[in-house]
Amino acid sequence: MDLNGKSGVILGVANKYSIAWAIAEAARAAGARLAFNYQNERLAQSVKELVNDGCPGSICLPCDLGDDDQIDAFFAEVGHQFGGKLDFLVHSVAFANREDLAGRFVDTSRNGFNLALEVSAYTLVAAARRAAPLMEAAGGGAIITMTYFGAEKVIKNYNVMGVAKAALEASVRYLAADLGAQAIRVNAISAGPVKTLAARGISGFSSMLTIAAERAPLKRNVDPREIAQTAIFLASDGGSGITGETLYVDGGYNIIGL
Ligand code: 0WE
Repeated sequence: MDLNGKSGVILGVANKYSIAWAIAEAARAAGARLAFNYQNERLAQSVKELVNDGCPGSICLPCDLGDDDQIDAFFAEVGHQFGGKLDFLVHSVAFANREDLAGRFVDTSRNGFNLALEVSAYTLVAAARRAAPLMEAAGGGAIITMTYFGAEKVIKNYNVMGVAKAALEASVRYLAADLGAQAIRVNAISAGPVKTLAARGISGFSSMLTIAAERAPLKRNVDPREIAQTAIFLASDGGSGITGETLYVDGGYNIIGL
């Protein structure tokens, strides 16, 4: 589990509770050189402070993943800073309108559906396409994204995000098939529920954590550091035979039927 001499991009740090941030800290501890994005000037200050504090020496650049020109500019600059090479990419990005994460899925608007799928699934494709030439130059690479069990089974209120995560997981397989010939591996981590900014304010989230811990074989919730260690494994040479997969880091929750 060593990333010495490797360089990576981490997309989706919002604050210190972000899963992306836990992965960044573990990647840095494993010896990686890192580049981060922030979505806009409103978030620039807080992300830069976090990075300068916890991951000094890293690159921090603007990139709204909803804007192709910004994604182009981001990866051009990352390529420039990392000598034309990139070893891994972590994608930890999702968004749905709050009104689409409550009530009935059948009421999802066209705009809400499109937004959730664009931000939560298409951005992986957009980032992978720009990362691929840099990874090919490095002799291969690893792309890791974050998903959730709501992609495959119905979770109350997850609604359009479940459909977006299903699209994300399928995208992982199609990207893995496309990019495998360049020794680029693409995998998803399906994490159990974690208290992040995205999860806070979701009504009933605390009781979801309790129920998940009760039903999981390990009888507890997962720690973001456990998710991060799995991401490091996938990014490291230890994961060299794994691509197109969804790996569960959920204390075993997903294996239980009743
Ligand atoms: O994927 C997620 C979070 C996704 C998410 C959360 C929000 C809340 C704030 C995407 N967009 C938004 N938009 C907002 O305005 N998780 C796996 C955490 C999560 O979110 C849920 C969950 C779980 C678990 C939403 C409903 C039900 C369960």
